[in-house]
Amino acid sequence: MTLTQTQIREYDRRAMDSTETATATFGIGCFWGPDAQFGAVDGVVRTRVGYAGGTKRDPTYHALGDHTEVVQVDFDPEIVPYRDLLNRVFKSHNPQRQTGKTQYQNIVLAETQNQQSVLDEFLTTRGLTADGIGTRIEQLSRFYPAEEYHQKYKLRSTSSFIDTFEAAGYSDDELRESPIAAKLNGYAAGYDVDIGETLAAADPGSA
Ligand code: MHO
Repeated sequence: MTLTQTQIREYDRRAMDSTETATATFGIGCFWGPDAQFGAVDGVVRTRVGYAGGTKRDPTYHALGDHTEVVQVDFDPEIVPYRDLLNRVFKSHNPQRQTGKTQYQNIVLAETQNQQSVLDEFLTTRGLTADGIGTRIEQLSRFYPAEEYHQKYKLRSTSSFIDTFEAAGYSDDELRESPIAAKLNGYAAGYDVDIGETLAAADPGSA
């Protein structure tokens, strides 16, 4: 896939505003993988990775304390409801088991009352209970974004993509919050992303 600076800027300019998306937070092991996996999902607009679930203030990768690696996805609930995201989360790990190391534990951090009730119903319909499974089910208190080199990890190691973002003048924060970066991170990791037409429309001259 060849990528132009205009495609990047136009795709992001047209993306749904962050005031209109909902946000889901969960951990299923090392956050690089789900950052790419969920970035590729239709209806997921932005992703970022970070630390949550613990009490240590201002954790860092090398001083994580009691936090867990999590991914946060901003999504359009009309395209991908929270329930669908939960379905993917629970397909991506075994809720009957838990990882010993807190850093990599499976955890779903509901943020709103609505997410909490969707989650309760999701578990109930599968004969599961929050207390009866290995997966931690908790309320999100605080999310700390991870260091920039962890954001869009797969995209960052794909020089043809990252060079174009740099040429387009994207800062680290802008790359982390970029809708097209979320898609390309998924693409670089080998997931199907459905953005060909949108990219062509974003820069008609490039086709
Ligand atoms: N074992 C992986 C973990 C990275 S993930 C951000 C590595 O260091 O390559 O925890």
